[in-house]
Amino acid sequence: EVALDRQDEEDAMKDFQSSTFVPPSELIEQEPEHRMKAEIVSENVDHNWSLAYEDGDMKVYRRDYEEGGIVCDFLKATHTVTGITAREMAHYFFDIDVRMDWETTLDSSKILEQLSDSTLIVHQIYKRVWPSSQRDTVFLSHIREMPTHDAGERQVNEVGRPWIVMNYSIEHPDAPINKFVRAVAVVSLFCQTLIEPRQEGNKLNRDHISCKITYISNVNPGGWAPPSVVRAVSKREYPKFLRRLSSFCQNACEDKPITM
Ligand code: H13
Repeated sequence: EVALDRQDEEDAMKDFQSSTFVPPSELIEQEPEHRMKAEIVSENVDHNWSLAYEDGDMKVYRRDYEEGGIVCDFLKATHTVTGITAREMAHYFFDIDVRMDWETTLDSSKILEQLSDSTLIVHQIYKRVWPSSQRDTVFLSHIREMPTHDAGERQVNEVGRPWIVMNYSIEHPDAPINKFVRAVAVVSLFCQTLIEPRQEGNKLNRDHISCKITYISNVNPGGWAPPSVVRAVSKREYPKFLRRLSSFCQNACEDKPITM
């Protein structure tokens, strides 16, 4: 930090008082309706992104990106899942004990090291996707409730703090690269709880809650694979993954008390 002397401080104060700039914290949370709204707020996705898939609340965007001829497209998806909270969604995405119940792309998923309750090192082996070689990944997986100051823009009807799971590739001596092509990725699942306003005295139940998810991923498949195959596989697999994880969570939570 640079200390201001008295004169600088007075000048800065005058500038501030005469300026029409409104600090972000005093801006309203949601942009009101107007004819240019779509131009300025479209899920933080600009013209570099294209909508790859849409179905109801689910939107999957991608941005083309190649590294040395290898497709490493950026992916961003948003979805709203009814009946569950952010904490529940993040928990089931993180929990390796239920992974095989919703992941369809895997042969196996195993913990190499548990560093804490919220941080794991995981080794996963994927099913072979014809005509490319079989892949594996080793990644650090971390779950946490976001600190308020990092929580970002709040949604309409959002309650509590967001939860996030981050998966990112690392190396580990217990899983050297040998049999498979090592894919590397940075993935995160950001979850926010929304609660519908309800009449006073009405007890909160699962019909009032939903979880808004924002999923981002950047996967480098690790060795050359035909771009058309990689893009076709991701176009099919991401929506499938979002649907399966969502219904898995809804079923798992159905008869359980709500965990905020
Ligand atoms: O995020 C998904 N799954 C996570 C839990 O299994 C693991 C994932 C991860 C991937 C890679 C490295 C580290 C973590 O977070 C869902 C993944 C959805 C489907 C992916 C389809 C990818 C297509 C690429 C084609 C390559 C040949």
